[in-house]
Amino acid sequence: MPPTCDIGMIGLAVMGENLALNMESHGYTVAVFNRTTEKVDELLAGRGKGKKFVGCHTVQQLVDALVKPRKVMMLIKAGPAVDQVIEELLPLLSPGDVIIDGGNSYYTDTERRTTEVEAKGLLYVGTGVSGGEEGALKGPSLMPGGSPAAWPLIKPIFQAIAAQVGPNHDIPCCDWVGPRGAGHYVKMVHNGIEYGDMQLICEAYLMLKEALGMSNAELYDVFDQWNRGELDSYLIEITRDIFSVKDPETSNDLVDMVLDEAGSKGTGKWMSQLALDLGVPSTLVTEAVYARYLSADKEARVRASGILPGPANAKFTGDKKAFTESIRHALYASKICSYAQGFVQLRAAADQHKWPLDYGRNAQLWRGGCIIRAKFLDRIKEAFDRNPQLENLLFDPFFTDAVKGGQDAWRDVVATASNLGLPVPAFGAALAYYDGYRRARLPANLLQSQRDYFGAHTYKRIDRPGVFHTDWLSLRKPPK
Ligand code: NBP
Repeated sequence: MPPTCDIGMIGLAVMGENLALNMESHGYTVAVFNRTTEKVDELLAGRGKGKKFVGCHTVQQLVDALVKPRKVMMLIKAGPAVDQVIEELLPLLSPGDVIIDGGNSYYTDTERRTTEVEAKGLLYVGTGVSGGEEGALKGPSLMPGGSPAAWPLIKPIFQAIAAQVGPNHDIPCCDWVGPRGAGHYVKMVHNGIEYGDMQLICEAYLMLKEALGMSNAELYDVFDQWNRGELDSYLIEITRDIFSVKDPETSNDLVDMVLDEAGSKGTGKWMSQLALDLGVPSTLVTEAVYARYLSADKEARVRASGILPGPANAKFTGDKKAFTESIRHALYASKICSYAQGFVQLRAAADQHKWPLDYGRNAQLWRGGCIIRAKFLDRIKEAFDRNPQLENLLFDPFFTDAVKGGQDAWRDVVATASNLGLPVPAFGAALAYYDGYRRARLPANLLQSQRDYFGAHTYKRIDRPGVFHTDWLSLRKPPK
């Protein structure tokens, strides 16, 4: 049979199956393969029945079904499985064909795989895919990077299936990100920002619930209100919805029946680790990862709750309505710091790896389809349009004013949380970052003095260039 398929999909779990259905719904004929081949038959007999799919039981059949230059996309478990499938594909494909990895691969793997696949004359793409199951089916955010020559070949399919934003719903949340691992790095930062957003929302919830004593019905109304303003976003919307869901088994509010132990799959940790390697302070994602780890230590927390004292008063006694508004300000200002940190890290990584990233376009890729989709990203796009070299979002006049407008409230929330003994590590980290960033002089002069005192690590002076060491011991005031 002559080849008829526009693209091949390997891996028919949640993401692969839905993305294949999305492609088919946009007029493409898709060859599908899964290691456990029953999944192929299930798709063809079920959700894919009567649709333009060619079911394949071997990788060879899938390759044979594709029109040249062939495009093969993998949506399989990240890690060694991706290398195994690439090994299997390489001898079956021809120069100019494209292998695409849509999983959450670590970006250095994608850097390596791009080089290895290109060395065989083929093209490689590592693409971030965000939006979960629904996004994959109806329009995800796609962040492709890899061999630049692959982009014109995959662009029509990718931009057709991506989420569309803008007044006419015609701006795809998909564009070329950069060479080699750039796409997967941008996806990782997306996930790290998602960690920060979720933690900040949880801290707002803690304050509203514990300090103000709000019921879930009241929380629903607050998040509904917040979703109509500058915080308008997918995560605020689903948080609102969560407060309305009853447990089918007990009829209690389901959120109250959920165990408070958070899980994670590691992309937040990657971003945090890489921030440390780059020497940039991505404190929001780091605090968010630590907050998940602390939550997971449930048994110890339960014991500690009966032993370790906190403040006598854990309820706020002031104006409830005004403080709710302060919490909104704290959330918004902290979110701005979180995104500022994410883009600072992206810039540092781009400098290190020589990726020509377009930060405004990156913000637009996240505007729809993905978990952090929010109106707020339009403001970030505008900031980078005003100044493509923008060093930190906090320097953009819109964001400078936004933080200025809410900072008294933000400080009040962090101080109140501390006084009431309520943990808000991400609100606090964001404020500390803001206050650290806006200070012309920090106490690092003392730190450098300590380092030079005990380790002769040297220091620089404020009055002349050069590197200095002092014998602090011989010059100190003798102890009494
Ligand atoms: P999973 O990450 O759960 O992977 C399952 C798929 O990988 C199945 O098709 C499985 O085949 C296949 N697979 C495995 Br496991 N080992 C394989 C191997 N050695 N050779 C060939 N195939 C192999 O699927 P998913 O949740 O659909 O996610 C796919 C990718 O997309 C992952 O990298 C994930 O991190 C990423 N992602 C997921 C989401 C989400 O919301 N789930 C969102 C964004 C990105 P089998 O059926 O034979 O076991």
